[in-house]
Amino acid sequence: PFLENVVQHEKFITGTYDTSFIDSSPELFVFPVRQDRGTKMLTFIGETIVNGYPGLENTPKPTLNKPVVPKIDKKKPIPRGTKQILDEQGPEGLANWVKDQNEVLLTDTTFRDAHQSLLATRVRSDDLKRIAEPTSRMLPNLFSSEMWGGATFDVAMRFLHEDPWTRLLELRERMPNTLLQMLFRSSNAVGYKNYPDNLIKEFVQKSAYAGIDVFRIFDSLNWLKGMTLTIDEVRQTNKIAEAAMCYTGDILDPKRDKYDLKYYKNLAKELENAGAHILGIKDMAGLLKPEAAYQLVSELKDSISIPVHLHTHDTSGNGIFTYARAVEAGVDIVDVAESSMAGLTSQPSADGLYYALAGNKRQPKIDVGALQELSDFWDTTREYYQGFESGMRSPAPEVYEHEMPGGQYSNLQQQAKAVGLGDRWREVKKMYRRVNDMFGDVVKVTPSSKIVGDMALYMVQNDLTEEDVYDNGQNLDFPDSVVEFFQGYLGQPHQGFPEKLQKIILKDRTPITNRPGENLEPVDFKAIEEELFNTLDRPVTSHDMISYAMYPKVYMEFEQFRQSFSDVSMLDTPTFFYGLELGETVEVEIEKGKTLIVKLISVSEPDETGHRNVYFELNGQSREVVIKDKN
Ligand code: 3PY
Ligand code: ZN
Repeated sequence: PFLENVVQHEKFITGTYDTSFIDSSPELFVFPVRQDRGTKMLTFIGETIVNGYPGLENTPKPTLNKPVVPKIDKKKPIPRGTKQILDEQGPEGLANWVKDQNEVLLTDTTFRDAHQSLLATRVRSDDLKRIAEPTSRMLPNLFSSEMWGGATFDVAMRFLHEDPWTRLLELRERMPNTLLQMLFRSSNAVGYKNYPDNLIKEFVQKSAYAGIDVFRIFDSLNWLKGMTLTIDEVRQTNKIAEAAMCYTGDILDPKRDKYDLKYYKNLAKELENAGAHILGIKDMAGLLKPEAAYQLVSELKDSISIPVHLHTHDTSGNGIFTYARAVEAGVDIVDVAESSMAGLTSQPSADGLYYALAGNKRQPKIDVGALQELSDFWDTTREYYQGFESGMRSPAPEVYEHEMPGGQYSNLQQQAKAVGLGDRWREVKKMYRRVNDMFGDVVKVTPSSKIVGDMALYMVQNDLTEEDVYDNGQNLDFPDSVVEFFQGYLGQPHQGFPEKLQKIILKDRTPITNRPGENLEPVDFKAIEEELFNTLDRPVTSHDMISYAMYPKVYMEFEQFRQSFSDVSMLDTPTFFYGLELGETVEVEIEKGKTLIVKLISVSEPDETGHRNVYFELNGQSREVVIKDKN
């Protein structure tokens, strides 16, 4: 099939490509015997049965309940929602509509930040797809559903072996009335470093085209220069540019005057002037105390004319109180999650807020019965992901001390465990705050938060104190990410870098002070297209090219995986994570109308080379795959 694709390709026929490599590289045309999809899928299931899913290797398949998808009448027309308002009236029209609403509007983060913060971003498209249409029919009053961006892009390919673009397209199809929202790290897109300008623009264009309506754009240092290009590009797509300022510090503490009310007011004005349709307040760690929320929102409502959209995390347990005060101050939209996916490091609960605002004239207009049914679906589905729970059981007001973002907490904890610091987690948290102060009190959100985390781990691991760094830093080999940060490769922090520490960390390197994107060579999409075309057994799409440009290694591994094991996103989640039990049968719909029925018959003992034979029935026929036992 590959050869047919090549010789029939228009560019081959018209000679757009230099094909002389074909004569000089005959080995390119030696293909392994291709296996059919059924065998590939059985090989993946066999791997999972024998060796386990990474991270869940020694976890036996739990007894799982089947989530109940609420019944909907698909013959009824889908109710109108905010998506129709955007399509009919454009982004300014939508922003005006938002301001005209009396009640507070809701963004549902269940499909993105909630599981990024509670379940290490592991929720699979299969589960999202099951509940997407019921959600859009049952909650037509939502302002938006946040369902893409942040860590979902990377995790989808790296750990779930699925294509993030397919997720977007499939949810778009199922949620035609809801604004779909993504978290966009501006010049870092959905990655951890600055990317060339043309890649950022291409990403925005293609994701708008694929279905994103609201781009929440932030810069990990609140650096305006890192945001304007993205805001401009989103405006060109006629979608909504929600420019967000990351809330850090404490406006109620007169000693933390680096980020005071005036700082946020100025930044908000600048973002409005830069063309934002909506202002986001991104309280990624949940540091915005109730009274601070009241003061901040009141000040913003007085000084800017675009709607204000507030995002927080409930880590401290004070989230609903913060929202209630923000609602009093006139906030237009707040971020909530369905209750079984809410609380702790996730967003406050949607139903919780509804009840908390009983008797308040700004109580959200939302069907709590519907919310409850949808939440029941997630309550059961969440059991599939129990191996990825962070272990946090109760509110953690200590977040006001360490200031770690909700999405980072469980991640850094895992990183600490991986380098043998699991039992020194308390120290790591304390060090995280100390590093923040050493760095001059910085905004901590992906990717700047990762740098603070890397430095904290480095110091704890090497038993270094702050004094050691200042006195002996010349002889220390700091983590690459920290060096690059001080070189200015993520941009410039408010009030600049602390000079003394910068000299110690950079040694003889010179930092940059301009926008990093200006120094980067544009991505050569033509070359990427050619390279991928020569490697993949199928036509290359713009989505492939963007994924590759952003994550070359992760993307190629994802592609190789798919070549070996087929598209495993079609498996249900229990089978994907745990394989099958003896005698268990699953149905896998590999395309419309084509279903594989897979039954596990037996698994042999390992032979002398450590291989096991796994016997299945596939659509009633005996099949066998041989799997190397890695234990
Ligand atoms: C992300 O960038 O992924 C975040 O959620 C930051 O809060
Ligand atoms: Zn968040």
